[in-house]
Amino acid sequence: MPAEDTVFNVLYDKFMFWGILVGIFTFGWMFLAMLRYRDGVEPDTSGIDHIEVGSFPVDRHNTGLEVLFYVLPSIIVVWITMLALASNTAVWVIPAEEDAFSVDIVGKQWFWEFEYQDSLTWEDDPRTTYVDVEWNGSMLTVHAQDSTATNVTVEVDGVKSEYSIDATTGMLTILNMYFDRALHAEITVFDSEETLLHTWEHIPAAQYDAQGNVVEIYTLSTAGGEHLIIPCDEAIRLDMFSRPHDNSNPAYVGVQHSFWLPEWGVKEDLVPGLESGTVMTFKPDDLGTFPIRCAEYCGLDHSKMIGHIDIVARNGENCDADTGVLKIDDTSSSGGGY
Ligand SMILES: [Cu+2]
Repeated sequence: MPAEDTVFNVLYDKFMFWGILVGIFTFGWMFLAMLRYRDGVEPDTSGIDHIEVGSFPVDRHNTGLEVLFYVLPSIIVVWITMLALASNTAVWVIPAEEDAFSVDIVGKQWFWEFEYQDSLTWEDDPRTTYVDVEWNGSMLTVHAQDSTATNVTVEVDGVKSEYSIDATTGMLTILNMYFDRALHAEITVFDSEETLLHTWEHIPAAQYDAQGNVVEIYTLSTAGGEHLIIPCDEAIRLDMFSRPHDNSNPAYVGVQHSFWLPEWGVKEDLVPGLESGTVMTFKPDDLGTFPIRCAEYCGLDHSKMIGHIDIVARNGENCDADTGVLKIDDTSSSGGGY
């Protein structure tokens, strides 16, 4: 689960490690002192001329040990400060849009819109579904020899077509079906009981003209119950914008929202009027579906600004690479570890 790898969770573990270590030492020493110097136990006064209440027994002090009492905690404080700053570096180093998979997150009252700046073609792992979709040029093939799949639905730009898998070959081959990168396409494979076995999807990127104006934009919206779909093992850059749900009133600029992934412990504000937006960046390394919430009260239906983020594998890839850059170890200049 990505949450376990985020800087915040790793940082929590590291602070916990040092907290427990210091705790064992100080509480251990305290209980030792309580047992040794309790009422009824005569203190060992050999070598001490006098003991005066409130003053340090100067006759028998240990300079080395006393210096260590200052030096050791100072080293620990400096070390955990470095750990904390290393996590900041991991969060604040923002990849350029061309170096990352970019999606614009638009907050409206009261839903999220996801505008894809890069196209994404993804597929469920054929090793677990036993179904594999291949769509190259004009030929679409569904391999389902080892599964119970019977039906295939192909949806291109909202137009649905139904197909059956050949029972003898366990395959479906459709010729003269052209794959168009600019169109949204989704292929779903079912068994005879209509159970969804496998999903393949292509999400097109926003199209711009030479002047940088948006020509075509493909938007997924939580208002339609759709999930934000993100590939794993890649640097992800989410640019956040708050926009009015109604463009007819130019005086109305929208309200503040905050895009929150509670299970990952990350959130980022969406500020109305901030043209450049705010940025959240991360690199997921495990598949899964995780909740999205709004963490900034934004009006009547604030509580309905809920959604999901799906971490998927790109078509032909899997999420086996252990790349978690969110781990402090990978970004700390001090060599990582505790
Ligand atoms: Cu909100």
